[in-house]
Amino acid sequence: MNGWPAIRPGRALAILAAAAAVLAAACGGDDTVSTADHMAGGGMMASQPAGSIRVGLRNWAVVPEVASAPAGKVTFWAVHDMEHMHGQNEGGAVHDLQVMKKLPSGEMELIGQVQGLKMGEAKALTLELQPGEYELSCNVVEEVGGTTISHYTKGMVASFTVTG
Ligand SMILES: [Cu+2]
Repeated sequence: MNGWPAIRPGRALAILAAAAAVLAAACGGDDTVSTADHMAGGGMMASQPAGSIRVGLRNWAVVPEVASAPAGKVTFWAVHDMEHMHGQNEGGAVHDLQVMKKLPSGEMELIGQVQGLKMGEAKALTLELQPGEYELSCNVVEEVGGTTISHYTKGMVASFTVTG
């Protein structure tokens, strides 16, 4: 237990990730989708694909830049926004984006998802969407300080309409 450095590895990594995100944003000339995918997987902020719909994920909201899209191929650009770094133990270190379609029965069907986005990370999700009512949500459930937190219940859900 003695002799460990004062800076915890987790905190140092978070600072590095934040710095990397700033650098990536500053030089956003890289426009190939394949590169963007690799970078997103590696934990860096990549460029938003042209024509995609930005969906901000934060404590505790899902914020799509538009509330509807025409049926067909739709690309969501899921971004874990860094607007809650002040929070120490509130949870929300990682968010998901689930795209759920409302069925006639009232049940929700999972159409596609991006999981495990850390602060500052972003990833594209391209889906073939039929007309209907959808929900964009984060279904992460985690335990923080002995309390179970459901991101969905906390407010991480937004309505989305696909027009015919
Ligand atoms: Cu979440």
